[in-house]
Amino acid sequence: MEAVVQQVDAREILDSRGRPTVEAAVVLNTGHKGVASVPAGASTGTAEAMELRDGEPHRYGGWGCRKAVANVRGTIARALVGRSFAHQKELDAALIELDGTGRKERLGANAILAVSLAFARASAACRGIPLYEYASDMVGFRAARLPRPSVNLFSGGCHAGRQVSLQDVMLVPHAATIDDCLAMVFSVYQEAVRWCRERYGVRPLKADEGGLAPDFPSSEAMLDDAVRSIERAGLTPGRDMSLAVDIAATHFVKDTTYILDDESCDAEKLIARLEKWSERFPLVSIEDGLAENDWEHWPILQQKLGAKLVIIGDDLLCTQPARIEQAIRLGAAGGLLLKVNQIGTLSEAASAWRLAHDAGWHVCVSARSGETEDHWLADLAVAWGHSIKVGSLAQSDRLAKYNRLLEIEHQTGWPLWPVAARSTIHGVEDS
Ligand code: 2PG
Ligand code: MG
Repeated sequence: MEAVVQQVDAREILDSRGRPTVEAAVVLNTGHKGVASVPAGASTGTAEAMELRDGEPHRYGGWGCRKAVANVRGTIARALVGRSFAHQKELDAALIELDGTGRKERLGANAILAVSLAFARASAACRGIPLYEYASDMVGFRAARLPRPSVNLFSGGCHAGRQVSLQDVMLVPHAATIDDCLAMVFSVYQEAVRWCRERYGVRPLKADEGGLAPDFPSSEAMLDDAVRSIERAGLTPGRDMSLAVDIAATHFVKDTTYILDDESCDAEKLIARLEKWSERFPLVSIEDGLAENDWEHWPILQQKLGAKLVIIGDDLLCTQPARIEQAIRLGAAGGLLLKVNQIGTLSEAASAWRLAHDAGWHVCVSARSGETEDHWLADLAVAWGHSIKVGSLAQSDRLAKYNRLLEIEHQTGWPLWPVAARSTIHGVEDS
């Protein structure tokens, strides 16, 4: 007999930017309870599901979530309490139907996702399995590997007051365990702090995800500084530690002109610049190298660089199955940045994962720049990701996820995915 939903509740809590977000709780009649909170982006794609915000300028500058909370406690609770759901998909379908809009703007994707995740936690507890196993079961795939961390080192763009255009430079350690990866990243991060002090004469401030954000003279200087920090830590760039970048090009395009730092260029020139960077720097992936609607040029970027590194779509895909299908059809990317709150339910994100997996893509499960100390993301990344993007080794909203990964590693002893791994039929690829 399936468990019956006995109680659904929600409240406002604060995220890592001090803005309100939604935390929901679901209690089953077996007594099992799941609690989960949702993150929020800053550098968002236009195709993302809609967060419902109160828009009252005098309270949290309009970022309040009282309406979304009221929707969970009212409409959603009334619709769910007393019902049983055989699968996550059934619960999510009920939420989608209740909302009745394409982008979840009636009830709010933040309200809906909080309930979807809280139900998943309660159901996993009811079955006596960890959340990562529950998420694996949802897609019928168990790889028994851990996601390789992609850890934010330097930030620019929307995450750091736009001092340069390039949004994020991440470290991708080649070590064999999460434990060793994080220790390596720590030494590079500390060297980067020292190097920035020497070079820029300031203790670098931290951006939204804990990345260092000094006044880089250019985007390229961020990459130079990253390589320098790796070397100063006594590691070999490309052998011990590689780099990943989130160009976030959607956020510096005007019509068809990209304005990279102070330089205007068209898509071809930007692609040429990315090619040059891929030759000069140890890059293993490029995320959002072009803008979200530049469908014409993404296939060219993929053709030119896709064999050498992973071309990842974030704003381009927004974890939306229809956009992923289009990208597969056009050969526009080789990797999916999977963010559950871009689509709004766990089951829809699972459908996005399925498409990427079946296309032989890389899947990176990603946090948002506004996060909470909840760590469901780590479990999701273990189930679905070849890599995980969480931010820096800083701030408890980020560390909660790394600490959960360490816990899962301790419990399972599973090996990590190879650097820039891609899906295969069996889900395992030799390095
Ligand atoms: C991104 C994310 C995470 P945001 O662009 O990939 O770094 O940023 O959550 O602000 O969209
Ligand atoms: Mg991105």
